[in-house]
Amino acid sequence: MSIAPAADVVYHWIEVRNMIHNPIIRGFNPDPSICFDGDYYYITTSTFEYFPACPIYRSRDLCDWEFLRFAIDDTRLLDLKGCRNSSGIYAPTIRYNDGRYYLVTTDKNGMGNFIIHTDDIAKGRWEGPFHVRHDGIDPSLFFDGGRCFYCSNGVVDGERGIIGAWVNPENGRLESDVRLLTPGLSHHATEAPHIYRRGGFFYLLFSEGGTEYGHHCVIGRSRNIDGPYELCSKPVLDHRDRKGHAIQATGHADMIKNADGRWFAVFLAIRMFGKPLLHNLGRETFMADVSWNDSGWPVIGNGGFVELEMPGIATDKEDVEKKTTLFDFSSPLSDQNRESLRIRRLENYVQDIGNRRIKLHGGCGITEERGEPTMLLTRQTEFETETSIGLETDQSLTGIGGVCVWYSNKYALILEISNRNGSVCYRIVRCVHDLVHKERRIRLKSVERLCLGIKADKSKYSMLINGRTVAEASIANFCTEGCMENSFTGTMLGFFAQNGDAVFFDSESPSGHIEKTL
Ligand code: 6LW
Repeated sequence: MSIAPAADVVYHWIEVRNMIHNPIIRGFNPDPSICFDGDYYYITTSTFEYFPACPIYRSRDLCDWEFLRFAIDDTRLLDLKGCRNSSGIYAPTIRYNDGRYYLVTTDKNGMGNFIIHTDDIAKGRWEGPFHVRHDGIDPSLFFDGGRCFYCSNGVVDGERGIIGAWVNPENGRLESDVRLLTPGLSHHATEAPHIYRRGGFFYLLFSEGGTEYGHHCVIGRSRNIDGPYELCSKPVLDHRDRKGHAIQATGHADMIKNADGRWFAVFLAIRMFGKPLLHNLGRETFMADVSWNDSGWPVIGNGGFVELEMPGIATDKEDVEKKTTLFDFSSPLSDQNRESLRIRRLENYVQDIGNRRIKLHGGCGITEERGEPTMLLTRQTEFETETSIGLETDQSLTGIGGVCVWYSNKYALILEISNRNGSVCYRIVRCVHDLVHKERRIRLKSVERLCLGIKADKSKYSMLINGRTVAEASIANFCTEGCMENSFTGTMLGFFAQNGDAVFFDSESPSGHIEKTL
């Protein structure tokens, strides 16, 4: 008997265990930043008009990531009142130094740049906000021998590029003149800087080209932290010439040295589908390994190219989950990676974990411009997915309850349920650009509980009531390529109440049994 098949099996096993499965954090999770405290790696991402802000994901091995908590879950730290779509929190950087975790970010809605910190990332209170009085987006921190250097994009003496200065990270005060570190290679959207030290050099990694299809990463190095930086002539991460590849718009990277001394980069990219360059999931977090060439420059992935499956780090990862959980009825809302818009008033979310129910008290309509609706949203993480939630339609439904596919109040598909004097109706509302189309109300046979479902594939979203499709909408409405405004987020799936109460329950649990009639 030949030993070849056994060798093949072993080879295959090694291959599978050493693959990175991209994106590593799926769904709308742009501008990733990463740090390591010796036990865990932590990643945080941008959240814009959503609150709580800056989810923190953690991993022991860089493969299996879990949601830990939000860094900003208190209006003491951030007030997003009146925030425009895709304004608010831009590009946080997370760093660990000497027992303390720091997060620096920009509030485009008003506060500008600020730092927060905590000594207990799992449960502790974040202190701050400590303002950094300098304009520019994408702030970052670099700790070096007891001091801390701040950089961001910005302008110094009329020159635009990456700027930097020493900072006191405990109070945000800049402690030296702000200098231009580099104007960049292309001088177009030079942003997302992060500094690292390797050998005798400081390395300055940044992005150019803007966050869409021209996005790519450039690196420079210098013996002095404040420059001048010699730029590597070739981008270190760049998919601009890979037309038709599933991964596009690679950029906004951060790097980390792992416990074994190997380097990895996390970065944002979009998963595109179809010829018309469409993507609806938003910018997601990807990872690739980093090698250093003989000239001392880092190389991300295969010479700046990355793949959905690529060699990298040991993993046993299972197939991706096709089912989306709109809400985890068995754990408190505060422990869940669920977003609301602008401000979450906790008194409007009354949870009964024992009975696997949540009562939402809704005020304004969810499509109100810059509103603060009562809604809970979760990121759509796969192109094809389905989900459902139960809704009581008895007298507990004093307002409108429903489910939605949500990009913003300009791009949404909404299924509303109401009970007016015992008459239970559904209505479909569609938002496309500035148009809001409210279809006529349709009466349902009187049932006390409904199962509201959402399905997605690569061409359309479907809304279902008790398993029957009641509406469909084209995916194109949820692709940023079709949006006529800044659109930095991604599609979310969720449920809501407006103008009164709505009680939702776990349609998956045995007690959540639904009559199958309409
Ligand atoms: C972010 C900038 C960018 O601040 O888009 O992709 C902006 N990069 O670096 C918003 O995510």
